[in-house]
Amino acid sequence: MSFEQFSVIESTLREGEQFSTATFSTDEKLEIVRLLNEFGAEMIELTSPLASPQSEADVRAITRMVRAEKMQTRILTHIRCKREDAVRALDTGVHGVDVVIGTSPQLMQHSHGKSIRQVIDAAGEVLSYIREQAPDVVLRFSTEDSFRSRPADLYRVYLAVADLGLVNRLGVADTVGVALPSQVSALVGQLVKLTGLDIEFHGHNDSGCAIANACAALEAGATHIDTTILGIGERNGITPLGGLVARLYTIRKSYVAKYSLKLLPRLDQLIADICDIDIPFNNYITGSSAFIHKAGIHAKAVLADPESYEAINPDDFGITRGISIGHRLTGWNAIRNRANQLGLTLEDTTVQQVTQTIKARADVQPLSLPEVDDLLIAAANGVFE
Ligand code: HCA
Ligand code: CU
Repeated sequence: MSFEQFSVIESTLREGEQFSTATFSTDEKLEIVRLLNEFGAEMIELTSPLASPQSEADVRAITRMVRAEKMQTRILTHIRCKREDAVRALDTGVHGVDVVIGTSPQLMQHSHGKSIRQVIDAAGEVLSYIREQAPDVVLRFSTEDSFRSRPADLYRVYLAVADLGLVNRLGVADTVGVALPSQVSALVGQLVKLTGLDIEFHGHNDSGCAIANACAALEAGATHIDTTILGIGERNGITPLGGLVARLYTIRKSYVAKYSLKLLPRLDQLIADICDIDIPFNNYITGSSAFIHKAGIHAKAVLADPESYEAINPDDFGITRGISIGHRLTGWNAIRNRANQLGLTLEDTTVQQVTQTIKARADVQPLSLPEVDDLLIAAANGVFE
């Protein structure tokens, strides 16, 4: 298990840029890198310099800033398994290069048209070139669409690449979001056993398993997990940074103690603003309802001890919990708590009466907090009926 010593490869500026509404200006990219570095993201992956002239200039600008300001994070760029891509990537001065090539029948036919033999040859050529040119660069090789690849093809490719002794890391990619946690576990476990190399997992979320699959990868010995802020990426994206943090925090808080967790709301909001989307209401940790307690029974217990219905402490993320009280499911303990917050001293029987009034009125329409407050103030002034 590598929960204790995994690294995040934060790919908002690569996979995330492939999200439908994402386009990052140079300044926005620099701001995202700064904030991610402050958060503690160990590695940041950038769009290939071949994508466009501005993309190339941005890779250079970011790498320069990270080196000049002696930031902890490491900058990677992501390229196809082609020598010309490698030449351009190395020229930018990045710390690491992530090489990818498709191995599923679908991608072999429609993406690059190579056979498995040719894939292995191309990998050998490109990886050797990179290693000769840049002995210190952190080098990763990944198969694209690993989980729809024929297992025999997949292992042939990974073992041939591992035997070259050139890469630091092998990547596994659930490109179309179809893998089950058990499949991720089996593949990652095998690669750890067979190669002894660091293993990276990149999982899309088409069928809702991206976080569970990242967790399964770590349990099986993966060392690196790809994430993006809010999970943005191609189609409906990949493992979200905040979702991975929530998953690991609830296993053991110390697994994510290395990150500046209070920056998570700012990161999520920044990306939502740039991409012109809302943070989903049910988002992990930062969704508007993530820490709202509603039913009377819940509210009573949470007021006594938040842990009774909270696996995550919102304070750790600089977020305040909320208790919703103006509805028909409310309870008198929550209403009394509100009276106390307003500095009102009321008999229990009065609070219970106010609660019954709120429930009856809320059967027609939920009450806003000021409406609840008005009822409590009226009761305190003896004008409640
Ligand atoms: C892509 C595909 C990719 C690559 C992942 C990786 C995928 O957009 O190039 O290099 O690990 O999901 O397979 O994002
Ligand atoms: Cu992807």
